[in-house]
Amino acid sequence: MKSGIHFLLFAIIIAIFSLNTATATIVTDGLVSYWTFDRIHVIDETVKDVWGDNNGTITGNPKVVPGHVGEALEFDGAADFVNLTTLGDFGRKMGTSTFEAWFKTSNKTDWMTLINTRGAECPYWGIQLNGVKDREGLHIAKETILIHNSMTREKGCQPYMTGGKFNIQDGEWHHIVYINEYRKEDGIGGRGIDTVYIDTEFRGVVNGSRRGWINFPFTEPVYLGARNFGEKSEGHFDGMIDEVRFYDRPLTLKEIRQNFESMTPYDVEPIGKLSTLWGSIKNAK
Ligand SMILES: [Ca+2]
Ligand SMILES: [Ca+2]
Repeated sequence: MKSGIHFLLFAIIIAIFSLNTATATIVTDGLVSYWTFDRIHVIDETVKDVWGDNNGTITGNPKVVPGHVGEALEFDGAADFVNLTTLGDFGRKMGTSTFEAWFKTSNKTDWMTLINTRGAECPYWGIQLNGVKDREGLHIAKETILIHNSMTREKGCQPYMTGGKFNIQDGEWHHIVYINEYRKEDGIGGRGIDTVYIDTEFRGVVNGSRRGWINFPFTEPVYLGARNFGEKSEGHFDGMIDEVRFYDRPLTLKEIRQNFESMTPYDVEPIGKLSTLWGSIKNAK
């Protein structure tokens, strides 16, 4: 009888571990903000930050539609975006971080912004599709995805870019992770390493000295789906965006894969499932 119970326990434990592998939940270590865009987290013009305190505000008329995980926001390319705020204390001290999102678009021609951390003023960074706008004007680069990062130093704005043509404007869901890693050196500057992963594949890196550069504090609101140029927004996104997260540290490839595989909407994670099962085992005896 006793060995029977042991076998039962063993079987249940194996089942629990298999279940967790099948529905990998997201990494929460270092998670700062998480906007699910699920229907229950979009209330009028407010999109709830389910992890932190940075509730976003909708401008225009994006729609809540079936997404990659639960629901997503669909942007029509005309005046739609979400203001994610300045991200509070995180925005003020941000230097090393991870941005993550799912997106879906089939627009290969119009300049579109996935995210932009600060209008047109240095310092800022943003992720642009089909082109990028900087102080010299709009550069159209069809079917591309570009990370545009500009930082301030004594002689003014210093922009750099990474990215390329990845064939991802194909009407399917794609996962992007942008890691901005800033390692301080001697207290006066540091080394910046920017890494991009698309659908868990390594897609490029910029690694260089940023001695004497001022890294972004976000003193202006971070825009999702558009770029903030003073009083007006430009480069509006045409497509869907889902499961947007910021972390205060670089995610490892293993963690990127875990988030990529997670299909569990935030509110239905099996919290307390283990204790419930243990409770019923005890009762059965
Ligand atoms: Ca969602
Ligand atoms: Ca619109």
